[in-house]
Amino acid sequence: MAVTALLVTGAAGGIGRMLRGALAGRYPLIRWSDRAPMAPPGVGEETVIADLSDAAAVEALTAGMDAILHLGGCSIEADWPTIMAANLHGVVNLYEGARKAGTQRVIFASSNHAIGFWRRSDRLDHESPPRPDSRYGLSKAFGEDVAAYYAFKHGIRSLSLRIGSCFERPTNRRMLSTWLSYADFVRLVEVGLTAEFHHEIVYGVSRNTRSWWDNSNAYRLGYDPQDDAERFAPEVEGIVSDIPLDEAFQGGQFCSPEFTGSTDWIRT
Ligand code: NAI
Ligand code: 15L
Repeated sequence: MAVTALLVTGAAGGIGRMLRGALAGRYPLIRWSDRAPMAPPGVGEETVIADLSDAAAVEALTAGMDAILHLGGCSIEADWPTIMAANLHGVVNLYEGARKAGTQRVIFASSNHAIGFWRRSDRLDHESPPRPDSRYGLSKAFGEDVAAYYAFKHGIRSLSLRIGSCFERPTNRRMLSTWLSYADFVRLVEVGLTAEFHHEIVYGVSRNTRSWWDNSNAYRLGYDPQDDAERFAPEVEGIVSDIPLDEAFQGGQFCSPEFTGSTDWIRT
């Protein structure tokens, strides 16, 4: 079924603002939402200010939407109250609203920080279990499970994107492995809004020569990334963290802050 009414949360954020231009006119109605101010709506658009932690507001937000791209929430490490409000309550409110609205499909912006404590020498795929590197990463692992619950219990088609680093360009060596170009992000969203699946996890990453992830599950669904971070290697190759823990693990600089664990397992 073609998407006629799409809700995008997190519309005032970096990815949301980029998408606003890229998706303009592609669907009959796009409802852009954030708790922060957004540019005024154009033709075929609505903008709605809502806090994801407010269940009633999110229920109103999701009403009438047949597809949702859930980008909203805290996108970096933060204290528990912040993470719980935006990412735990937020994702539950979002899916609960989707269930009540009869929404057909939800794309959830998960993160590589859900799997951040896997080593860079590990090659992961869509079946690799979480190893969160932060409260933020843990909230994304929770979000992936919420997506699975609503898919299997309530029939909402759910695609979790374990996004690497989605920025205009890579800015350090790590991102030569994790970069997702804006154009490839748009390609992946298109797959999420059209492909046949029930519940899947895929990696939000370009076709990087140095990728740590086997993204064949995304390719199976039709994702065909066109970018490779390698062309930026001469500029960013030398930009690394001076903390060995960060350089050993996929989550990079989310790994070392507040780290009080044993490093014994790291060598095994
Ligand atoms: P961002 O931080 O620029 O945008 C997030 C937006 O969510 C902001 O506009 C913010 O106002 C909104 N927000 C935060 N708390 C909210 C709340 N309680 N209620 C309503 N809105 C709230 O993040 P960005 O880079 O655009 O990322 C979008 C999504 O993708 C996020 O969920 C992030 O965790 C995820 N992601 C992004 C990556 C990247 O490299 N940009 C990598 C991995 C995941
Ligand atoms: C994320 O999940 C963050 O939202 C983003 O700001 C970057 O830190 C990204 O991961 C990354 O790992 O590069």
